[in-house]
Amino acid sequence: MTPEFPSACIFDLDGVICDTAKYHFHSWQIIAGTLDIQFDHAMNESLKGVSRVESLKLLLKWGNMQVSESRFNELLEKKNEHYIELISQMSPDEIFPGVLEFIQELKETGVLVALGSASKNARIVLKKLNITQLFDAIVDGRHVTESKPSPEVFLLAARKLSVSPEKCFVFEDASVGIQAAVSAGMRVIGIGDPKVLNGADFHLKGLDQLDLATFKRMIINLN
Ligand code: B16
Ligand code: MG
Repeated sequence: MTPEFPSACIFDLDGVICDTAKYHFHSWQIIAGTLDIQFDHAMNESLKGVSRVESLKLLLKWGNMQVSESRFNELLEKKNEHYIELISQMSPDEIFPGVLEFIQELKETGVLVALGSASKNARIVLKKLNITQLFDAIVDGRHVTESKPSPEVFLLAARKLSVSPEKCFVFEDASVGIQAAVSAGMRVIGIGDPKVLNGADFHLKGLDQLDLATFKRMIINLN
C-alpha cells in the first residue's frame, strides 16, 4: 500500500527554522564561565532539543558540581536573561533558506502546519522572525511537562490540529527530537548529520533541499 501524504507537518524551531543554537551556546558559555566549567561546541550539540532545566543538570554533571536549589534557579534565570537579550535582536533574515517556501507549498495543498519546540521562548523567536501566523498550532516548552525525547510535545501538537499521529510528519534536528517523534508514532525527517540523527525516515541538510514534489516522491518510497 502506498503510504499516505501527511495531513500535518510539525516543525521543530531551533535547528530547523533558524539557528538559535548559537544564542543558547553563548548564554550557556557565560553560565559555564561563572561556574568554572569548560563548555565547548560538542557539549552544546548534546543540549540541542533538551529543556533548559535538563541542560543545566547536564552542565553541572559535566563539571562534577552540585549547587543548592536556589542557586540552580538563579543560574537558570541568568541563562535565560542572556538568551532573551540575544534573541531580541533577531530578524526575519535569520530564517533558514527554503523554510518559508516549503511551508507555503504545504499550506497551499491543505496540509496543516504546527510548531513543536522544547523552548519556552519559542513565541518570542517566531515573533521576531515574523512567522507566528504561519502556524495552525504552536506547542512549546510552556505547554509540556516532559522534555524531548518524550513524545508529549508532538502528540499535543497533533491533538491541537485534530490529526492522528500516524498522519503527521516531524522535521527535527536533534537526536532527542527524532526519538520523540518516533515514540509519538510519527514519520520524521532529520535535518543535519545522518550519523547523529538515527531513526529518522529521511535526512536532509536543510529545508532548501525540499519542495512539495520531492516530498511526495520521498513518501512514495516509504515502506
Ligand atoms: P529555552 P527546539 C530547544 O529548542 C533548544 O534546541 C535547546 O537547546 C534549548 O535548551 C531548549 O529549546 C529550551 O529552550 O531555554 O528557550 O526554554 O530545538 O526544541 O526548538
Ligand atoms: Mg531543534
